[in-house]
Amino acid sequence: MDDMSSAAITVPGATVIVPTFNERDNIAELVSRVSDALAGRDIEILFVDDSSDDTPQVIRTIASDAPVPVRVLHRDKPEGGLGGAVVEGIRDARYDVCIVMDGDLQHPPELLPEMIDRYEDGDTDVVVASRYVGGGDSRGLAGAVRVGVSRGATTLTKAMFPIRLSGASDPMTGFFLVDRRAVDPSALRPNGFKILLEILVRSDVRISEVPMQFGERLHGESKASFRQGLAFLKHLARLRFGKMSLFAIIGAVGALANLVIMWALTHVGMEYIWAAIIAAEVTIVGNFILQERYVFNDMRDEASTIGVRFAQSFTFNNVEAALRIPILALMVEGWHISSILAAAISLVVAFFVRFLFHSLVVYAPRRSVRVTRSAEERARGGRLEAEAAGAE
Ligand SMILES: Nc1nc2c(ncn2[C@@H]2O[C@H](COP(=O)(O)OP(=O)(O)O)[C@@H](O)[C@H]2O)c(=O)[nH]1
Ligand SMILES: [Mg+2]
Repeated sequence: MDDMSSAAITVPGATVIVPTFNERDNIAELVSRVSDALAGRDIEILFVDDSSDDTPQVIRTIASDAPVPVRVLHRDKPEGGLGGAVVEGIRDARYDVCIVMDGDLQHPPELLPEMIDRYEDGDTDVVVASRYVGGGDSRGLAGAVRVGVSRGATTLTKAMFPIRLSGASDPMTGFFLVDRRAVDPSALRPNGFKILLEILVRSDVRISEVPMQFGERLHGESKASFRQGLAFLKHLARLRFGKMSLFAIIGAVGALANLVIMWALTHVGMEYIWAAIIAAEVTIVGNFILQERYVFNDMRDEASTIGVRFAQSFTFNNVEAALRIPILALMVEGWHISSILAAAISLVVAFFVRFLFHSLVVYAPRRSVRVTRSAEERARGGRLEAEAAGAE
């Protein structure tokens, strides 16, 4: 990754990177409009393709008599989905100035010259084509729901990075120019989701914007989905707070499940102590599965075996619950706090203790790993810690 810029040709020019997934019917018009818009400039179009249809063949056919160089990089193993594709494009680009745009013509190629001109003013590393500045709009987003979701996600994201994103009204767009020499290579993660957001948050880049009209998709279907939305929230949480926020989210879901189960059981007439015990056990197992999968997934390989991890986690949570229940009883019986409120208070306190125990004990690296890693870590100047602590 470090030799990225030395591999590049240093004449001014730009690579237009287009991630594609089953966009066969849009390629011809895209290539023709991009070529027209950038006629007379030194450019190439690089498709990074994860299609399951014949999009790559279509691209190759069109490339053979296109007025500009057109390349396709088909990935048999589409790691990291859309974000991964963009990262590969940026690494593989012939020029340092990379412009990323969608392949469905929702991003008007006619805006490309303006973006390059803005970059050539020389005071900016990233030019964002924004749906949200004067003259821009997002009417092409199918339906009010998607407009709402998109706006909401943008607002949430900006609220989480108020300083870094102060100059970016549309940090989630897929239409932007970036001079990759200005980007911290670690900002280009192969599994990055919203790659522009990664770049803006993890690198110290100068941002400028041009307004854009977000159009309608020309042919084919959108790949945006509810699952991608969830993946985005997860990604955002990780980018901002690291592990603790994910652990907190899972803890909160678990706590909610705990309360719901307890409410349901007491509702059908079960003694609240028994209801609390059953709710606690169900939640403990559920949380373990979720934290293995989502919170500590990158630490599992270096930690002890899953059996040991489960035993430690299960024991800790049961000791905690065993302590919590007499305290709960004291709060309810002695202080006359409602059983639900008492359970909620005890769950919040328990959360912090639980997070510390899991990150420091359950998922601690095995001794052998620890020795090699500490040597590596010294060499890298404790970069791991900085990353674990969050991005900004
Ligand atoms: N290479 C690659 N491209 C993708 C993938 N998912 C979506 N795309 C492309 O990314 C662009 C935006 O996707 P689209 O489905 O239009 O999302 P929407 O505009 O948010 O509805 C299009 O050019 C898609 O073909 C993927 O997994 N891999
Ligand atoms: Mg689209």
